[in-house]
Amino acid sequence: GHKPAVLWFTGLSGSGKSTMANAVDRLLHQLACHTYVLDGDNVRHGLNGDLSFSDRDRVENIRRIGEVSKLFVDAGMLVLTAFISPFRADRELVRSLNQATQFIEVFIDTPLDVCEQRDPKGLYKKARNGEIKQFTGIDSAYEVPVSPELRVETAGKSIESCAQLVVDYLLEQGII
Ligand code: GGZ
Repeated sequence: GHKPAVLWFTGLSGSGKSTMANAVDRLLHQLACHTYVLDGDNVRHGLNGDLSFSDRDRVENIRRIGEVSKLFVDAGMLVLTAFISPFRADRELVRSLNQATQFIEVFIDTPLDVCEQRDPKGLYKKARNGEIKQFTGIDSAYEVPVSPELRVETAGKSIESCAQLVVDYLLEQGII
């Protein structure tokens, strides 16, 4: 068994949030945990399909994801979210929405230059060319977490070893 909890991954585009959330999810499945991953693929296209990347819409994006996380927690699940969530105030808001449960902020600390070299979707290139406006890290802010429960540096490390760090933390905390 496990306790319900929110694992809130935050970091730049290309930092490895979704990859990490999915790798942790696989490990948790092996440990018989009931989990669900919320990320851009299943939220930005559906529930939040009406939202852009303006500051205002990012605030609303994160608020809704915080509320959805709460519903999953009510259902007893361990929920993993993978969104840039660039603003500190919004991360604090979702933490307070979920204050009755374990809320673990996981900062995927990958430097901008590494994310930009990875550029898996060519979005940084487009942002540098001016084809995409308000791109996080280029011309839209990312406020670095001050005291996240976990900070994971991915540069030069395997996904599996980084995912295991998160699972180890959950074990230490008695969540799983
Ligand atoms: C940042 C953008 C933008 C802009 C499109 N800025 O690497 P990806 O592609 O797959 O992940 C990014 C994703 C960010 O969506 P989030 O919902 O996580 O953002 S936030 O928490 O700030 O609301 C990127 C893509 O969408 N993308 N335009 N302008 N990322």
